[in-house]
Amino acid sequence: MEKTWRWFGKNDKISLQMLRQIGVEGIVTALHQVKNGDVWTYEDIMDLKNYIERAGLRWSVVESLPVMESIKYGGPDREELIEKYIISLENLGRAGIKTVCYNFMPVIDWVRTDLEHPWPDGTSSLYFNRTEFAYFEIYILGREGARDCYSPAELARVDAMHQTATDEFRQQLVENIIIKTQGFVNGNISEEDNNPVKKFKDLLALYKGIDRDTLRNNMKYWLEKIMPVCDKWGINMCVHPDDPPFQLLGLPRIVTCAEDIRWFLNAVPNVHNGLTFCAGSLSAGLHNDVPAMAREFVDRIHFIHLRSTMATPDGNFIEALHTGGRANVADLVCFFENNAKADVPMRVDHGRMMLGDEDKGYNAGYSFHGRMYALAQVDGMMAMVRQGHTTEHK
Ligand code: DNO
Repeated sequence: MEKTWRWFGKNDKISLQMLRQIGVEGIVTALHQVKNGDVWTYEDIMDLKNYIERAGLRWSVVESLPVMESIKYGGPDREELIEKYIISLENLGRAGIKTVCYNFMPVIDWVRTDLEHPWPDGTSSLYFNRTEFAYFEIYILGREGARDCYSPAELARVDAMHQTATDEFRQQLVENIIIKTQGFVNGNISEEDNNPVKKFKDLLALYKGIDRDTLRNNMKYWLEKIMPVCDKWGINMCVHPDDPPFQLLGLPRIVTCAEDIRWFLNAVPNVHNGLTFCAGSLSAGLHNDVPAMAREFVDRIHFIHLRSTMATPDGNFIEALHTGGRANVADLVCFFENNAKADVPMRVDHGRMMLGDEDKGYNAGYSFHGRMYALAQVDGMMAMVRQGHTTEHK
């Protein structure tokens, strides 16, 4: 595996020089300044690529080239947007950047209710609490049909929460779910929006009447349109699994389990239609056996995110250390080192906040010390495998 790092561009507080010191080989980034849906020009791509190369690194992966909502729900401007997407891919291909991560999640790119959930040792991590999420959609969004998604016992907990909920608590949930997690990855929402709840509700409304089958068909349609440019340049498209990997907000979600992944891989059976193997996202669904999925899909995995979660039957999950939780990162490293393409890009995903990360204003999940610590753990696992200290999985 190639050791990569998600870097947010020239304004990232974590510089490329810092990354070289900790053994990073490749960069995962995007043209964050370009508005979603606009074409990525060859000049802009080359400018960033050269900047990265001048620091002695390479631009290994685009994360993400966002797929506009209208392509997902099949809006009237989808042809035009697909055309623009193809031009961006053409420009990336010309520039020699051949791994592109995207997602096909309606409206919301990833979900957590708490971005600083404390551990007893003084660190903190990202957390998803199902009751708080239910509170958000029932009492803050007032989403029609939301109550039907929960059991009577869950609704009783949500209603009890409502008795004591303060404005501050409500505001914090809006910040965490809509603004902070989405703000830096998802062009739908920006930190400047003055009525994020209304904006969010308007976005949800776009999916009225769109079920899983329609979304699947739209994904297939889109993939078929972009495969020729991917074939031309050897570009691997890697869809990111839904995070978390279950249905939410009454939206259709179609990359949640082995059966879903099998579906889209078979629907467009081209090696350039592949998967970002996000071990952490998949591990948050108790239905997913993450090591088994790595084995099943390895031929179509073109990008790997390593992290892990601890999930409970009541639907909560918390991000674990990279040495713990249910993803089994050690097993994955062993398996991928022996069975994936030698240079498949891998980045450690989300780290804890620790040792002063708290005051730096890093994007949620993307701390420096926490991720460096995780990378060191994974690096150690890779060294063990490369030294031949594991006999299984060969
Ligand atoms: C969150 C990330 C996602 C991911 C996108 C890919 O931390 O894993 O935002 O980058 O879903 O399109």
